[in-house]
Amino acid sequence: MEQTNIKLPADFETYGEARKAGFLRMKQLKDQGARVVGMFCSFVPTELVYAAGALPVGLCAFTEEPIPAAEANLPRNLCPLIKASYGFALTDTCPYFYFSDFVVGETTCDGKKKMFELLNEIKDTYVMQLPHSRDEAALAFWRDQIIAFKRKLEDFYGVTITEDDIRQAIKRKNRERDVMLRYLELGKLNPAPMSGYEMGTRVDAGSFSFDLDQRCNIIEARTAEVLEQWKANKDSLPTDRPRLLVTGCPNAGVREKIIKAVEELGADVVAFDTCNGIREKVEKVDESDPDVYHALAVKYLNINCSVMSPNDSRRNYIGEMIDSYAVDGVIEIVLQSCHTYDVEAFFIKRFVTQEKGLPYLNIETDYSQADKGQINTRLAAFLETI
Ligand code: BJ8
Repeated sequence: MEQTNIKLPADFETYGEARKAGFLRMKQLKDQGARVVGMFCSFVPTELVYAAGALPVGLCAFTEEPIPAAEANLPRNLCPLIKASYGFALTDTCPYFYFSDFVVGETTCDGKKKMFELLNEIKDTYVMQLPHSRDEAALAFWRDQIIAFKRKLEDFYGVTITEDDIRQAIKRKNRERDVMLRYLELGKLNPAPMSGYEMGTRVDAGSFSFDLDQRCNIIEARTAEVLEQWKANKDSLPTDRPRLLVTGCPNAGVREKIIKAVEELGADVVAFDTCNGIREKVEKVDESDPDVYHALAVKYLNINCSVMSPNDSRRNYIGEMIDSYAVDGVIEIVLQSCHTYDVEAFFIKRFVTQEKGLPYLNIETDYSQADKGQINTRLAAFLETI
């Protein structure tokens, strides 16, 4: 297999570097009186936070440092993302948590929803009750939850959020979805125009640029640059590297040891069915719906996360992505003790191998480096099957 000639650009920041660079910006914003709401999950409708004149910020949850502290209060046998989220708060080592006025959680998986009860003892944690199906009753319930969250924001900040405020925020967020989707869809180009490691990192790191319009401008500029470079160089790029789709749990905490590693072994990660991939971006909020709360409820309830049951739409998306990104194999990342993704992996594996006829690799892991060598061996063996 040829080695890639896709280089990381000179201005590339790792997720950790971008997270640190955001600390100072966040402090400056707070000094200027910014309202900040901390959150962990794609199901939280950030449009409402923007409509309240506040900034949504994703809280730290992707490294192993605070996990030993978290394990003093949480079971060890729990997803590393949950332990890290709580550990960062407990050890006061996530500046974004520190600067958040309050935190909004959601009843996605059991571990997270119970952890939020402990988190609430450290900082006000408002929990949205997410239904786990997509029928009419669930939609009506979720719409009510969205209105309740709007009231929480109004009460907390002493503001009135109008429907017009929400419509403006929907437009801005839809633009962001368009921009991110165009960027992620660069992965459809063949040969691959950029590394999946860069692609995923930039989407996650973008959340540390708190100005939504500036974030869009940065990604738009990179999209144009990558496209231009690809057009100029495509004839010299290697064409025999396997094209992979990554699916499953959030991967920021394991990106180096899986995504970077598999690309160094000779593959290109071109598509992400994940929360830092197209999962939240593929469907926009319907701007023509006369009921803004209904529009938000429909959009967010359709996010194809494994906490939903049934969740056939995820297989449909994966199938479409396999075709449109010309994928040669699928890697599923399951964080340890994530029961919903772990169980749903049965359907994903069957769909990928039997219906799409492609090789599938399931990697269950946590944030430690202990299994790095073993993962590398499995990735190399997997690439041999393609
Ligand atoms: S929309 S993927 S961000 S819930 S915390 S479910 S890994 S056991 S994070 Fe997620 Fe929202 Fe879904 Fe996306 Fe499993 Fe861990 Fe639970 Fe997790």
